[in-house]
Amino acid sequence: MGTERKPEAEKEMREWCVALPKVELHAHLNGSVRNSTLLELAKQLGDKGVIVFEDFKDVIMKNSRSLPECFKLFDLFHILTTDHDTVTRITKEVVGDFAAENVVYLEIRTTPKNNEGKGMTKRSYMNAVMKGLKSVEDVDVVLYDSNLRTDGTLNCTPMSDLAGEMKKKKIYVKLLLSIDRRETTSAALDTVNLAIEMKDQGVVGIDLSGNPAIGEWETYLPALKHAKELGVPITVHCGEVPNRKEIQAVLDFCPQRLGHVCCLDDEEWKKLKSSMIPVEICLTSNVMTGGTPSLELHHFADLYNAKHPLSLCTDDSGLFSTSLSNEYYLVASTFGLSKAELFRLAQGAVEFVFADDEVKKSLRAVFERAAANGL
Ligand code: 6MZ
Repeated sequence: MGTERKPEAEKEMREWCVALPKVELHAHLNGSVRNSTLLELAKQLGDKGVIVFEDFKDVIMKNSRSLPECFKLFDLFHILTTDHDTVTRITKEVVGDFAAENVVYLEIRTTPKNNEGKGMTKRSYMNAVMKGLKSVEDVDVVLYDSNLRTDGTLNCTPMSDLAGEMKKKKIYVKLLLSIDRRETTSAALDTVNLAIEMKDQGVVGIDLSGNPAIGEWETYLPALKHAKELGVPITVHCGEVPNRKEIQAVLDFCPQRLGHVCCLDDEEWKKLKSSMIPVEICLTSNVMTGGTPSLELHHFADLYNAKHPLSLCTDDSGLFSTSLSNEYYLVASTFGLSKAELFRLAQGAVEFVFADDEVKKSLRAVFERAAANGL
């Protein structure tokens, strides 16, 4: 399956994947933090005697990690990123990093956290995230519809100017609030209510994530139903482990999108394919955490050949040392997709964003323009 490329051809293809406008739909904020930032934060806390720096350094620099190790690592990351200023800083950096590789629309997801010791509430955590989004300097970040004039047209340079000609890059950023599987029903409901409260500030949906070995679907269901009743789009991490009962329940619930879908049995594959629910594909993440035996055997190929709606995503670009451009490159080098096919894959993801039709229209124009410019 893998296609051999000469070094120059590989370089050219990698550069093309960076130049391609891309839509990122599955990126966890704390999983996308740069290693250099984590090391710097660990060093500071080490100097203050709060943690032992060497212990953190070893886990941060480790390359491959199992799924349980990932969740241990997130607990460590959260020790480093729990104060408001750090949340603001990592948000700013993560958005800048995605924009730098020509991601034109980013749905960043994060778990609003209560942390009494730091005087943090779910709301104040999200305020720190918002502050980070507003403080990005080198990139134009389009956050919410205050950019719309009263007649509905954009009160800023149209997104169709994105495809490489402007000096300053421009990126639409929307937020998904994650429910962590460790949370109670009431905490999950708080997150949904916060999402509703922050609808005018760029929050466009709800995600269910966290360690798949923990928690019961029934715990989050009331909150997810509440979101559904109020028309808040939902995406669910599904089948990261072979939990038959939960996979069935998730497919029956019919969220707007699904993440991962690694461990489905034959019946569940059939059900997924007939549902046409778009899938957020996270190649590197699935290989590194063992959700799939290898890149070559990843279910991307099966779903792609079945013309199932798909979008390529990074999941945790910091944790897994990847980027969205690299995920596109991997699809080309592993499954032999042509540039035209990669372009259609990137363009197709526009239809699955949780943002409104105005944003979709602008994004469609970005891709039309990139095509017209011969990308
Ligand atoms: C499930 C994941 C995940 O929310 O603190 N998270 N949940 N599967 C995955 N695959 C590897 N990767 C990340 O970002 C970190 C949190 O996102 C979820 C976990 O709950 C993790 O603690 P935030 O910004």
